[in-house]
Amino acid sequence: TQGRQSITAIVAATTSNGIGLNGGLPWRLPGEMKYFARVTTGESSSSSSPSKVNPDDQNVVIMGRKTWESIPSKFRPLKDRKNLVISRQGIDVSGSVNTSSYSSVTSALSSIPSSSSASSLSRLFLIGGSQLYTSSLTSDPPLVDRVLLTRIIEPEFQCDTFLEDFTSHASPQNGNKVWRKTSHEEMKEWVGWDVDEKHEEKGTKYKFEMWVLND
Ligand code: FOL
Repeated sequence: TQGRQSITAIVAATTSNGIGLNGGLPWRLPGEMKYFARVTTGESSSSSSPSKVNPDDQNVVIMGRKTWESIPSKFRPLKDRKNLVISRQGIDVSGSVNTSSYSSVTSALSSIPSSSSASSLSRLFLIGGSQLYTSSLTSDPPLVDRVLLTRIIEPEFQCDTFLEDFTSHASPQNGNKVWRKTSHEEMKEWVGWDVDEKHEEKGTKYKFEMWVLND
């Protein structure tokens, strides 16, 4: 069943592909975080009320155990989204509503009904961290076929955790497929609202990109 569900990875990375520091994010960019929350929740209008109140229609966020632990407790589980946490040991999420734990991404995927009409409205997002980005981008076949990449252009933040350089390697497991950066128009269409490409927050410059794995 896992072949039918496409997963979109969402990540913010520096030009050196740095994504993390000391178990957390290297930066505090509230506007960028708002974009993350809006895209993964799947709100399509500009209204502040969540558009997907029916739990069956909610988007899914898949994350590794360390990423789960890195989310501030007041924002955890990420609201209005089904939270799936991957941990080989299994972790105790019994105190968290709308949250389940699985031992692998593929076992998490098999828990998601892929044929019901309700779930076809919902999107799956891989939200990190580096171990899951790497395994999902390099698996055969790749589990991720779309990446929403926020490129942090400047300054260069100190990082100790990095994103797999998926854009440059034409790995054999991808077969004939290659990663292509879409136009901003194509990105806006997929996201569903009018997002600006370039941003500056507190002196930090970044841009929103979308990459797709194509034949
Ligand atoms: N992708 C992008 N583009 N930016 C990120 O910061 C990011 N972060 C993660 C994964 N992909 C990303 C993982 N880290 C929260 C905190 C850390 C985190 C992911 C999410 C978090 O607290 N999210 C709240 C936002 C609350 C707010 O508005 O500040 C949420 O509801 O999504």
